[in-house]
Amino acid sequence: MNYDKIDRKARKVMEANDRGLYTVPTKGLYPYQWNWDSAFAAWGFSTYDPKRAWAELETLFQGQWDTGMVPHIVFHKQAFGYFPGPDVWRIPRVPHTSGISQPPIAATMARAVYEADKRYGRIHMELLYGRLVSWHRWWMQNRVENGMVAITHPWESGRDNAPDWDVALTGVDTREVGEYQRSDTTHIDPSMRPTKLDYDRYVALVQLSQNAGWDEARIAEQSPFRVADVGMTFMLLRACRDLLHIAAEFDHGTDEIEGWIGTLKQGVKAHWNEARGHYDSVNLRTGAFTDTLSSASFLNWYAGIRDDRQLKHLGRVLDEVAFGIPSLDPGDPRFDRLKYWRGPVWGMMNALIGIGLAETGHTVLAERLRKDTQRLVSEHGFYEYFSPVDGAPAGGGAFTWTASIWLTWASPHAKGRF
Ligand code: 9WN
Repeated sequence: MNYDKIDRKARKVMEANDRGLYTVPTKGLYPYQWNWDSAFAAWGFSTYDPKRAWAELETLFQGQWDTGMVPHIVFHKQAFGYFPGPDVWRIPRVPHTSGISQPPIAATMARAVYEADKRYGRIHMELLYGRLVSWHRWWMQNRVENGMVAITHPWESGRDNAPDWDVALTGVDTREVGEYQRSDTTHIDPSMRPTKLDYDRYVALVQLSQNAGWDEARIAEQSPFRVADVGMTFMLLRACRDLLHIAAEFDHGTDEIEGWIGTLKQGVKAHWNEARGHYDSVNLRTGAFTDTLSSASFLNWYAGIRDDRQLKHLGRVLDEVAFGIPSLDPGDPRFDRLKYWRGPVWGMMNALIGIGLAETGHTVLAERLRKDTQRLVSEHGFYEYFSPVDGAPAGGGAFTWTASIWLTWASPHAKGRF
């Protein structure tokens, strides 16, 4: 295998998706700036262009609200072919944005970008730091319940149609949704995308928050959908640890961030589903676990939680597939090898989980994930996701985050850690 050539191709993908100061996840399907995609992109750029890496993060934070919330999409300029666009969200701000957030991995990626070139990055980190803190504070003040991070919309999780949300979504009233035209199913085989009912519920939840004036307290009071996402809790915990590291290096106070870490560590305990013996999301409206073993359940090592009770599940899941880690346990009856977040392998999830495993000494497992990802990408290209059963590529092609994790982690020439 000519890995030099694949490294060059990865950069080409980044360049093709580069819109100057931000990247799109992939041409056509996702024509705007997405929150956690951009954090991954910044990490990818840090391997060869620190200046461009910082620009990616800074452009993302142009969309930050006065509340501290960093939206899941920033609509820098009008594009077509994506639903729901700025005309649906109707947020009276410039740049236009969506009204919900996404996994807060930016602090982790900003630290990685900074550490790749401290001399260049110092001033950028100094200026971004306060923005990162206010975003984290927004999560802690508005979304943390019993130490766990709540999402108000499935899109916030970054795992749109994951089975974790199925039961909570049944409470969403779709009668006022009306007609709308989806675009995703014109780009991708509809059988691999969320269903019409899923989309009706996604739209209904946008309408509900709109009617609540995007006021977090009112949304919390009125929405039937409020789920503590195990992936979010792990990712915010990790990001707080990275923020703490930055705070210490830049001589900022650390008490507030240490408090957040303590709270989230308590939340991790509340995510432990004793009956099933793994980490799980929790439906906050009923207090019930969602009984879902997803790839997000394996982010505990990434969050610095050395809980080896999870290892037996990881071993079993990896034994059942040709390419790990599937987004859903293949033993789950809801498993579907090509349906978005209900089965496929995602390279960026592998990178986070793999780095967590390596950091906590599980090097054999970490290497398995890295090798699996290496094979998927080198045999098929920079796809959005792949079948864990036979490696079949699916979703959008030439995907930014798949190229980024290739350059930073999966390529044999990559550093393989933050
Ligand atoms: C909704 C861009 C985004 C990712 C998400 C992924 C998908 C959007 C969609 O694409 O979600 O945000 O329309 O399907 O689930 O993780 O950030 O790549």
